Amino acid sequence: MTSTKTLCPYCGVGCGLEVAPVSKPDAATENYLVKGDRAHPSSQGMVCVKGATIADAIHKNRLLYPMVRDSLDEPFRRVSWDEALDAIAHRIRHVVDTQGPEAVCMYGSGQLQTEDYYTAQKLLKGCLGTNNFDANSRLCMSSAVAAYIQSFGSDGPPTCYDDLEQTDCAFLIGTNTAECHPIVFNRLRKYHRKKKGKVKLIVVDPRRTETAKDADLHLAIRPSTDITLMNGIAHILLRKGWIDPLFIEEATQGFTPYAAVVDHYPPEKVAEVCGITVAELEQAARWWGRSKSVLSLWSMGINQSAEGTAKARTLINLHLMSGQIGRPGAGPFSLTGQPNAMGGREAGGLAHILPGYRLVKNPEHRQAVETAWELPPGSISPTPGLAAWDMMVGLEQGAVGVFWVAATNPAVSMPDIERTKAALRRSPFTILQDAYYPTETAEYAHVLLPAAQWGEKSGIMTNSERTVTYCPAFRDRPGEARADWEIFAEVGRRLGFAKQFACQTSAEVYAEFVQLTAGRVCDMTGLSHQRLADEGPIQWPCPQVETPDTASTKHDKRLYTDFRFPTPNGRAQFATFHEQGLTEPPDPEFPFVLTNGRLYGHWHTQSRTGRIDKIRKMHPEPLLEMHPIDAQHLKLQSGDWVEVRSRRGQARLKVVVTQYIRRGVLFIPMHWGALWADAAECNALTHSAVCPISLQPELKASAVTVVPITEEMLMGDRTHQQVSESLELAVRDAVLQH
Ligand SMILES: Nc1nc2c(c(=O)[nH]1)N[C@H]1C(S)=C(S)[C@@H](COP(=O)(O)OP(=O)(O)OC[C@H]3O[C@@H](n4cnc5c(=O)[nH]c(N)nc54)[C@H](O)[C@@H]3O)O[C@H]1N2
Ligand SMILES: Nc1nc2c(c(=O)[nH]1)N[C@H]1C(S)=C(S)[C@@H](COP(=O)(O)OP(=O)(O)OC[C@H]3O[C@@H](n4cnc5c(=O)[nH]c(N)nc54)[C@H](O)[C@@H]3O)O[C@H]1N2
Ligand code: SF4
Ligand SMILES: [Mo]
Repeated sequence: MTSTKTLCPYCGVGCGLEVAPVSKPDAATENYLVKGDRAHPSSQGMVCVKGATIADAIHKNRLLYPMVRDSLDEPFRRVSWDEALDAIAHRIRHVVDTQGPEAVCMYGSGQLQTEDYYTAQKLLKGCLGTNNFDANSRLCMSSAVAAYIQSFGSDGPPTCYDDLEQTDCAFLIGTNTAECHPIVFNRLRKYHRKKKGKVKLIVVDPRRTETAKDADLHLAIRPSTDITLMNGIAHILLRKGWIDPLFIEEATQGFTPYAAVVDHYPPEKVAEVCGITVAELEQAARWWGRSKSVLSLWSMGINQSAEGTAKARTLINLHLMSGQIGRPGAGPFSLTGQPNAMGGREAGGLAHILPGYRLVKNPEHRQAVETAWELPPGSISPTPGLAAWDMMVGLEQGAVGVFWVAATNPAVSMPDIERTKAALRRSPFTILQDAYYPTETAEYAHVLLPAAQWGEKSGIMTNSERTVTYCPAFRDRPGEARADWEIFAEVGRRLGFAKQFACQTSAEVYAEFVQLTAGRVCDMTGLSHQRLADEGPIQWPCPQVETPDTASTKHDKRLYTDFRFPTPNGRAQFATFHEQGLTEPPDPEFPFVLTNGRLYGHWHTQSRTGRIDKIRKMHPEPLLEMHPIDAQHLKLQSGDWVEVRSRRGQARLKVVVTQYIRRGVLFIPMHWGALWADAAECNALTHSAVCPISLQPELKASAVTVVPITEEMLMGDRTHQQVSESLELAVRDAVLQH
């Protein structure tokens, strides 16, 4: 049987997959063989457990029909698409008329395809005139986006995966690449081992992660002391003269004030603040300073912070002062979390941006988009819309009349989950567009729209290294599921925008979108569904090609190879930041810093991976990691149950005592929402303070305390088995209602 080449729909590594039906395709029992696509340039045939098992969940517990209810305490009833779409259009019109367009919000996701994202931007930002489209990328990549824009003049990671095999020194900070971007790490690890000591691997993480275990140097810093660490490295680079004066002179701006800031970070002080030794700090600086090429990788340990943008810019500073960019094996590389968060950025999928890496605040940018969308001048609001957390605050204050959620599960993944749930409960009208049912957010929805997911719609995704892959449909859509972009377009037409939503196929939507990238850093005018289907994945920039000959001309895989940056004067900008410290530092009442993150097998809120036996067996239950000395003080052993409490909520977890975490720091995986475990929600504990520049929440650090659980408290607990039974019951109920 023929196989389909596509992209893994989980992480931003973006591995190529080949999917072949094993048995006769039949929506209920179908069976696919999934393997790595050897021809995919990013992954070269490799896959991790998530990609390999993806087919095991695509047919389970799907949301099949549109469902509605008037209030949250009623059961859902099945309705036709016409009925659901009319109700939505009617509601939007009413809210726009009575409260204004700013009362309409859409909260999307890096798991939408580019066509979905683009169509949603047109609907909200163009036709309705509100920039209230934000995505879960706000919780994920927005600090990296802000840092790139401020330091380089544009978003866009300047590096590529080949750099993993060309660098002399890899500096991994705030990233557990081995578990979260496994195939990127495989490529780096293989090369690092092959080079036997000639290539250095530095990992900065308060935990000794799977990633850190491979490092030549692991800096287990105190949480959120990254700026101090990096300014300390800069201090040594300057003192030793391990800098690139020519690059600084010709390609940058703002070095003098930066050098003045760095002057305040002598090694002894830095080592003390970070909780490492001077020798470790000097070793890191020496490897950075003495290596021909330095590649840094970062993700949530940097971005998810009230100083997220400052941290990412401080990392970029190191590259600028040492001229480590625009060359093979060199550059700052933010690893994108979700499979198409990159495509979302290209399509303008955050509340302050527009398609083609444009900014809402820029009048010329707005005008270019309005013209392309055939809308009157002034249609796009000059004010950035509400960012993810501000939407929760808007709901709390009764300022939101329509809350439309697509491809994300905020009732698990937002910070301060009790406050989030209370805000969701206040929503007068929530639409949830998801592929699965139930998810935790369904409990807060008035309308459920069944989404066709990966493999059931044809569309485009861009991975971390700017490689664009066409993902064709290979199976029938279950029930009445529809592609997200089709749903947005249909609502647009019902609101009177027939001309704006005339596209009939996703190929047409993509063709329209790429025109808006012409002449931009992310120029993709040379790409189309057809070309990507014929030629396979292609990296951008990829401007329009006139002839087939020029189509095959090799382009540069890196950005800024001429050391010119898309700022007004062509120079990259140094940033000057001192560390501000944690929003919620530990104190006698809440003496631990709780951090959190991901495990190798699970994906976020488990809507897919929780339904895959192999992965459930790998990670059967949520756990709390604690250092042996902390455990001793609390008289705890591995396997004991505790309640972790913060100022906002609590979670009950089993303790794992491990040397692999700093004293005073605790770790909880983020994957167990209310459907998958009893009272183990990580975000019950987190707070909602955000980075003032990127508006990204500080999910990675909250102050907590730990209380051993008594027999009495345990009585109320359900076992994991009972929890999964209750999930199955919920699913059966849902099916019965159909
Ligand atoms: N298996 C798996 N892979 C995934 C995902 C998944 O759900 N499961 N999700 C994808 C998505 S959307 C994303 S965003 C990425 C996230 O990928 P990562 O960012 O690698 O994942 P996290 O586990 O959230 O956090 C990374 C590390 O930050 C560390 N950290 C915490 N605080 C600090 C600090 O103050 N300083 C430093 N230097 N480090 C700190 C944590 O200990 C943790 O090891 O993963 C993607 N890949
Ligand atoms: N404490 C803590 N919280 C975090 C984080 C953390 O590190 N710590 N990380 C944050 C980050 S980086 C992220 S990215 C978020 C992730 O958080 P979420 O986005 O809430 O997590 P997912 O489980 O990936 O939810 C995606 C949903 O989209 C649905 N879906 C899949 N494909 C499609 C499709 O094609 N169309 C539609 N309509 N639906 C689809 C899935 O069924 C699933 O329910 O969590 C954030 N929250
Ligand atoms: S590394 Fe990421 S993209 Fe590759 S198979 Fe695993 S989850 Fe999928
Ligand atoms: Mo993410």
